[in-house]
Amino acid sequence: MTPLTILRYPDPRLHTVAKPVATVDARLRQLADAMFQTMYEAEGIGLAATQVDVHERLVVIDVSEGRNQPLVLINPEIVWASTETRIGDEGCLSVPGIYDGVERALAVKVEALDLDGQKQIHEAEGMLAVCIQHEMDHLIGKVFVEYLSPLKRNRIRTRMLKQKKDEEREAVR
Ligand code: GNR
Ligand code: NI
Repeated sequence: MTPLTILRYPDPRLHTVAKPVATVDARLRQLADAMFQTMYEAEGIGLAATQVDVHERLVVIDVSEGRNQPLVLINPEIVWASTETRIGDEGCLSVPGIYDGVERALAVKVEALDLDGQKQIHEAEGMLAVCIQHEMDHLIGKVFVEYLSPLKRNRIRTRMLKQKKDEEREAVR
């Protein structure tokens, strides 16, 4: 299977606000499956539909060591977040090679549909809590670099544009 193409910052489509999933059907299960394959191939711990240019509220996550604990969140909503926060380094498949600190709630409770269309509540802390918050930001068009200073963000934008140019030059050689 050919993996889906992951949009890269500063692609403006990464700032699209996703719409709720209307029905959990075979099409959605197929999309989730393709997203898992893309995420595993890219060695990420999460992927939001926004990153593959599908603007619906769907994310896939697997923070397990064995890469064998897939989690699908459809129409996720955070129903509780701890007031206690932590700053941790984050990366993003849409901003390859960049890692920087972002402040997040230490723990969250998220309500979401699963692939059977059943409402589930997940209590998360640690890496899973970070990942859920990172993925849900993608669904509202937000990339983690937007938490960084304008100076850092501009440096990242310039580096990403140069990287893309270099790749395009390499491709025609
Ligand atoms: O693979 C990923 N690693 C990661 C590390 C720290 C905080 C968040 C993440 S999510 C990221 C995959 C991704 O870009 N998801 O949108
Ligand atoms: Ni990301």
